[in-house]
Amino acid sequence: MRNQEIANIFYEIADYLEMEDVAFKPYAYQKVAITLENLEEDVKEIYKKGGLPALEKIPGVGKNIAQKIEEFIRTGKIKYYKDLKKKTPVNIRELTLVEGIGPKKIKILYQKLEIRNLKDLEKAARTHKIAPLFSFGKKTEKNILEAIKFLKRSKGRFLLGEILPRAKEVEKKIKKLKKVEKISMAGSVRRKKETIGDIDFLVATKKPKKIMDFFVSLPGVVKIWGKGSTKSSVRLKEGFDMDLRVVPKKSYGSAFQYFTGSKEHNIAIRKIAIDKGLKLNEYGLFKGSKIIAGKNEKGIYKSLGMEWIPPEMRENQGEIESALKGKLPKIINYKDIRGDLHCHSNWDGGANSIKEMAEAAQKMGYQYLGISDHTKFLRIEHGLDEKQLSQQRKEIDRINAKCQMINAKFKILQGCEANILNDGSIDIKDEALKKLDYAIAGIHSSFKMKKSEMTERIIKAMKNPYIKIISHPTGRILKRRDEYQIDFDKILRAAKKTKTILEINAFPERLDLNDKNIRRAKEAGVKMIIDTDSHQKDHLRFMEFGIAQARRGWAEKKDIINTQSLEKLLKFFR
Ligand code: DGT
Ligand code: CA
Ligand code: CA
Repeated sequence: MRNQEIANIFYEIADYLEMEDVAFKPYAYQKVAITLENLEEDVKEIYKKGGLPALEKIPGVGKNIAQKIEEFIRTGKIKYYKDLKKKTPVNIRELTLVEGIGPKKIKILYQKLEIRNLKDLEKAARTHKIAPLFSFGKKTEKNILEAIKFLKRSKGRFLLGEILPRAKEVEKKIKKLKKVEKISMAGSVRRKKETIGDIDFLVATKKPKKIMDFFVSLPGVVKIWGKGSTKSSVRLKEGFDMDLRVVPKKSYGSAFQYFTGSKEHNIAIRKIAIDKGLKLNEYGLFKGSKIIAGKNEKGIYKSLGMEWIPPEMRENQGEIESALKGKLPKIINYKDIRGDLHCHSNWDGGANSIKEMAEAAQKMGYQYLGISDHTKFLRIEHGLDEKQLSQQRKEIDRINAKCQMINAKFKILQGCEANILNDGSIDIKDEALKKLDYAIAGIHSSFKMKKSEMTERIIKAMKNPYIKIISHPTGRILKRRDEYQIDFDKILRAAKKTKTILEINAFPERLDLNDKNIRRAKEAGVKMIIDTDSHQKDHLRFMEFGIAQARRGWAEKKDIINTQSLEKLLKFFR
């Protein structure tokens, strides 16, 4: 977990440098931060094995940054960072969470109003001290208050993308213990909700004490909320909690069902049991005092006269009624995806080359990978213009020719993620779009338009015959920014008519479309695609979160176009 700590410091350094208007450097720190937090091996281990030179082999790490990593490993501190922080002593992480507030604004707020943290900021906004500041204004002040409100609402919940890798790590460790007969994740992590309150584990064992001792002394535990023979609860240094419950093997299934939730699903299930004259709790399903199911979860659902319900669907949103009728949809499986069409390469500032991305995609077992770099309106993201796109085409053709000598079935496609400008036009000429295998368009600016205007803006983009996919259609960023105002029904009608595909963006902060919108799209007969929006090859693994979201939205294989073979996909685009 040292990697994440250093990454966090580098993110802050990047913000501080941006605050001081330093060119290029902030970007370099940010990129290294992203690399570090996705690195499998602990940097301390890398350093131990190979010293400074080994650190310098990490992508993006030059001598200067390598020395800072070394300093942190040795002393637990980075002086350069401390000095920056001394100069402007603000809680930069907290403040940059406020949508619309960047490092430069933070500096002004500190210098003029001595705002150091979120609390100061909220107070200043409430007492209208911000509006009069140059380059702020009344609208910004109002937006700040709204953004703070939004932050508060999501406080205390963590992204599935941050939690799941950690949960899997702990699960693996516990699984290795001798006396553990069974272990599973339960609760919202098993249901793969987009945000998680705490992680729940369930264990079957005859030696609870041993397991609990191990659990509360796991590395990273900073607080023990409770420790008993059936339940223990701890806080990790990342700020989230984990619960572990021990149950006897004969009740494992019923406990699994109970602690998976959701609570709303459980209440409805229990009512069905009662209506049948049965009693259901975490110990089993009972007829009088006789246990009739409990050992495994499937048995519980079966004894209640229904199909087993995938955990991602257990939100009491009609799944119980469907399961009772035996009419649950066959939702998409984690293995159904054949390729990823929203990925960025180093052509637009992503971390990896097209070739590296393609190799990673083949390792995922994919049949195709679409490179969809940003286009020219996004200058900060090094967006490509028409000419660069045509150069990139040549490069992709060249790599494809090479690749196919090794794996004849794999193909790199060329797309782009173009920008939908305020009037709904696309920032790349049709002649250039036409030469791509497909084009994605998304909104990356002017998020606060009026509902009718925003809806028309997107619909106009969908009417462009070369735009096949709309990326992250509602623009929400979890824990940060609400959806923009759109008439989603109208968007769906237009998508259906123009045969435009809506994206389920798998990036952990996005997960956009959300579950409700996925269900609406499916019911409207609109096709979707699950894409990772990878900015480096390690992001390709986010696919899992996108599939989870699709499952939570009841999407079936046929609803998702990148479950299709390359030939079918290309035919569809044509
Ligand atoms: P979270 O942690 O907020 O993301 O959501 P969950 O669903 O993991 O909730 P948690 O950790 O409080 O509890 C785990 C599961 O235990 C929950 O999904 C259902 C079950 N459960 C907890 N409390 C109750 C309750 O009062 N009634 C019922 N029926 N089930 C409960
Ligand atoms: Ca939980
Ligand atoms: Ca819990």
